[in-house]
Amino acid sequence: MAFKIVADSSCDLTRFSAVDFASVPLTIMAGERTFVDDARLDPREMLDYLATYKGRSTTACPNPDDWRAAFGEADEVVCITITSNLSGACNSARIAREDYLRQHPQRKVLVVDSLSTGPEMVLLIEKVAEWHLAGYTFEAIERMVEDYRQTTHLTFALESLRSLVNNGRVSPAVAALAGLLNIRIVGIASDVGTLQPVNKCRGEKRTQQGLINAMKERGFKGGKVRIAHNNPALAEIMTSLIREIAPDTDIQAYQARGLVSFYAEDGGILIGYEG
Ligand code: X90
Repeated sequence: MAFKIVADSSCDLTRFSAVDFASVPLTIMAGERTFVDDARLDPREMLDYLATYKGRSTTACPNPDDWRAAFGEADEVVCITITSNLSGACNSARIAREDYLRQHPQRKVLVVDSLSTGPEMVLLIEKVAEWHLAGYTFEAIERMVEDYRQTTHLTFALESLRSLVNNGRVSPAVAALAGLLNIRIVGIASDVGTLQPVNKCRGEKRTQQGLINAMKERGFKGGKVRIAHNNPALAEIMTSLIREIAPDTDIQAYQARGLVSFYAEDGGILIGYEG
């Protein structure tokens, strides 16, 4: 029984060694350049280019064929996607699933809408792998992942909402009303998988405190933490602030890949954690 985890590239993992894994890239388009969010992409170089590029830029989710190819020949696939409320990736994975099962009725595909992105997806991926290696059946994993997803959360700090607003992922009315377009904000992934600003933050200390407060308010007590960022200094500070609350917390911080870097921009940070 070949088992595989497939996720879109907003999870920021280019490889994952615990079980068979594939990341399906989204793409970022800006002027003459197309950035495919795979292992070959240099997110730093992309951000530097975007800083100089003043025209329109957009992103595109994988199409069903991309997902279908990533499922490969696995008998059991757990497919984890970015929130269906901000991207078509989940819908296109569902179409790929139908197609796969039509061709191979005996196989199984579970599409999990993370209602989140980035490091919260990593928590789901790691947990599913852990369960599979511990011998749980596909059906058990299907039930357990639904419960686990309710206990994980995402909070983030962004330098601005510009890329999100320009691409219609946050309504301009909401951003403008709140005066959030050009100011650093702390936000959370809402229960329905949309971006929910929690406060505007002037200054580094307030941002750090805003992130910690958001984590505490949604039940952080020392569970696992994954941090994707375009801000090594802030990631380091957040790691020590989290360790002050829970010294033994399992924390990993890493550079965000293309899709997350595009929307979170230079300076952004996303924190996925267990509540
Ligand atoms: O389909 C596409 O083209 C991709 C669209 C993705 C839009 C959202 C990306 C968000 C990336 C920014 C902060 C986290 C917000 C999470 C809210 C659930 C990261």
